[in-house]
Amino acid sequence: MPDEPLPPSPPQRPETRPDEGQGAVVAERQTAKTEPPKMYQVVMLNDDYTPMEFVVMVLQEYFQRDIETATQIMLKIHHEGRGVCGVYTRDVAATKVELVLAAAKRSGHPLQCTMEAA
Ligand code: TYC
Repeated sequence: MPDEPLPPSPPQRPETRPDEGQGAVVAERQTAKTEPPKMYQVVMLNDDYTPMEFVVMVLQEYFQRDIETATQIMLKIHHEGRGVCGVYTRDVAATKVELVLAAAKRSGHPLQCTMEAA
């Protein structure tokens, strides 16, 4: 019995390399362009009433300063009118200002602090 003829073969795609006009999406490598965040100084102001010990405690508690550094910063503020407690991103600086003002208010001291672009 003679062989039956083969069924017609399905149409063949032309031989192609992947990703060439076949609908594949290839992410292009981007050069890194992330800017570093803006930084803000938390600045403490001198006044005539807040006890030195309270300022030193605040610098230790909220700015992670050891007692020697905290005392130096406090004395600088006392003598020069203002001093930098630390430099942080915007939200961290704003939170520290709030915490310091709240602590001062709770304790009945007029201590002021603010933030400014570094
Ligand atoms: N001048 C205050 C005093 O003599 C001490 C002080 C230091 C107050 C720093 C505020 O940010 C300050 N008791």
